Amino acid sequence: MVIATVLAILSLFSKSMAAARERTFLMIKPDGVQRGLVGKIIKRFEQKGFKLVAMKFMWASEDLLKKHYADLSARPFFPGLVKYMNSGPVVPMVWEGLNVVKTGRVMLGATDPKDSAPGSIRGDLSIQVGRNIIHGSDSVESAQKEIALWFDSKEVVAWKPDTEAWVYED
Ligand code: IDP
Ligand code: MG
Repeated sequence: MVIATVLAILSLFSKSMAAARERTFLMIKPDGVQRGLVGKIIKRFEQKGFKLVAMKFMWASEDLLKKHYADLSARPFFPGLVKYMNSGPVVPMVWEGLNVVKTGRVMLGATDPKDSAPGSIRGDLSIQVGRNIIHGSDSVESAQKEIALWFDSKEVVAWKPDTEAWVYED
């Protein structure tokens, strides 16, 4: 009985710790960079309490962008999407935290800014779907694929912010 209780507590503990290590891939698109919104966007995720674990500034190749958006390759807007994403530098990032994939999508807002809620990043800072300033993974599985596509494992930094005990209750 005592052992079962201890095991149950331990498993709850490891589940919450595992969930807190969920990762998502976010990328500020060329319009976000050109419009000087990099700091403002990063600040929202920092202030929320999520943890930045990887980031770079780069001009992505067409080849990489085609791989990143491979699922959309049959869509009529695909060539324009690749051209847009290749039109200037981007800021790919990995963020970590409890439910960060789903919460990250909520913070981004709907794909088309005309439907994005006010208060969301796209809702507040963009107007058209073809210039919606930021990408965010839509599932834990796609996050894992996208992180592996954009970052070497060594570029993703494991660290524990001193504020963690003030962000999570357990
Ligand atoms: P998401 O970025 O919210 O996940 P997806 O459907 O995966 O949305 O589309 C990827 C990106 O393709 C969008 O963020 C947007 O930049 C672009 N896109 C999607 N639909 C359209 C469209 O109808 N016209 C132009 N660009 C589009
Ligand atoms: Mg998507």
